[in-house]
Amino acid sequence: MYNDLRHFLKVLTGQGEIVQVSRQVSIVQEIGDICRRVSDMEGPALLFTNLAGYPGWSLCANAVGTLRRTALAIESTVEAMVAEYARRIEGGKLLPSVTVPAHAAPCKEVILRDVDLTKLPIPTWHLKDGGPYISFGVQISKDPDSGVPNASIVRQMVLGPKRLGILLLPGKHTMIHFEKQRQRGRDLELAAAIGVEPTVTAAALHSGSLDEDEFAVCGALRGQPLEMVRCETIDVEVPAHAELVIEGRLLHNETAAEGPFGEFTGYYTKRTDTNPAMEVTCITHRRNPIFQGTYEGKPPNEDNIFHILPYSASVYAEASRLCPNLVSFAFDPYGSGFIYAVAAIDKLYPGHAHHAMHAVWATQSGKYIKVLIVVDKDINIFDHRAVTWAIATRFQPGRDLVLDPRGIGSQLDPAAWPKSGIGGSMGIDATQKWEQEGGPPKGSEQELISHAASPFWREIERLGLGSYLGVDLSRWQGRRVGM
Ligand SMILES: Cc1cc2nc3c(=O)[nH]c(=O)nc-3n(C[C@H](O)[C@H](O)[C@H](O)COP(=O)(O)O)c2cc1C
Ligand SMILES: [Mn+2]
Repeated sequence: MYNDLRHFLKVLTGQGEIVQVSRQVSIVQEIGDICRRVSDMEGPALLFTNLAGYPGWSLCANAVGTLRRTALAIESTVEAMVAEYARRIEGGKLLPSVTVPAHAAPCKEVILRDVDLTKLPIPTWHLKDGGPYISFGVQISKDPDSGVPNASIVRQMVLGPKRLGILLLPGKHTMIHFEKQRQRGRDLELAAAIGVEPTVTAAALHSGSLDEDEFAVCGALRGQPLEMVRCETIDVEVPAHAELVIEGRLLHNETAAEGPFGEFTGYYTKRTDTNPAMEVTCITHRRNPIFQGTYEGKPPNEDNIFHILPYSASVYAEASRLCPNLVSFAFDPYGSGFIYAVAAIDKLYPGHAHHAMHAVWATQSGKYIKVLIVVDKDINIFDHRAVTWAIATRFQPGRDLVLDPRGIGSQLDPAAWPKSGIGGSMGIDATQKWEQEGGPPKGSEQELISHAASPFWREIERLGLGSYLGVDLSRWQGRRVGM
């Protein structure tokens, strides 16, 4: 369990997973460009400590930008993290937050009532972005009827010293809160917490119901309640250990511009002018604050990799109730979010792989999956080499392809029918077929392995292959594609 972002960064330091950049960099496109290149390498977390024009500030990006660091976010392993996330919150075993007084909240170390967003190191990430963007802010508001808080990650564009544009897609809980207030002629109080420990971010991406408190989800993930503190100018509570908090209101009687912005699909979304406008009322931050951002764009990148954990966990939990022996499930981190996924089953009956597909497509977060691959449990779903091998050797298009040419599609899928909400889905059953399923008699990969060299293998297992060969293989140990 991590106390705050600094604690997590310290753990990353201990594991050689972060690089501190003391060379001076510009927040205008230079950090974005560096992040793009480091993302392509699936490289380290980055802590920039010398931001041109912003003395005293640091900027962290790519903190959870690989599967390995994503697993570290909940102190698990890549293979186990999805099921582990689901297990910690299953059956609504949530742990509500606790409120601490302002003097015990590091996010209040500096309180700025004279607000000026241009004094914060908010990067302009891509060439054609409409302005600087807060890309990893946790947006917090309360349901005007029930008082239940909501957390989500929603991007915000700087429009002026006190003004932000915000992209709230229909159906998002913050949007529902805002609509309720707007209809009553009232503003929605909203705070953005920036620079938080990774379970807060993971919980903000949790796809739950409107009455589910994401901070209680966070508590369950951490195994300890999250400490929260009341804002200065609005009746909203925020994580007490956040690096930076921006307080304000979404105005009921104004709209604002948002975009263009380089999206997680690798394409720009256009500027729109009908989004809510946020008026900022107060800024508080820690001493020596760390601004946290994430680079959005074509995979691989942090946004596409990290969010698969909470999204996959919700599909895994829901589909497991519909279909037995679902061993693992994950959205593919290179598949631009919700579009491409792999599941593994421990086959119980003929047709089980098809059952698993329909169970996954029946879930709330799995309904947009366009390409769904089902493999046997001997395949590590995060290892593309193994998945490719399974498709190559266990799948026949004429027998094992499930095709729904027209169905629900996401507006965010760049290949979908324009603006129709119509898409399609394809399932690839790459499990070994039983004879009843028209497959060849069951063979086994194990049968290929000769045990002639067993004494040597035992020796190698005892010493590790590196010591046995007298070379340093530690860099390659346990390494797989995508890790
Ligand atoms: C980096 C990042 C940026 C995101 N930006 C937005 C956004 O601008 N607008 C939006 O509606 N959802 C955005 N999302 C998705 C929401 O955070 C996600 O759907 C969340 O679960 C919504 O919370 P809710 O269920 O409480 O509404 C983003 C996700 C990530 C990881
Ligand atoms: Mn919610």
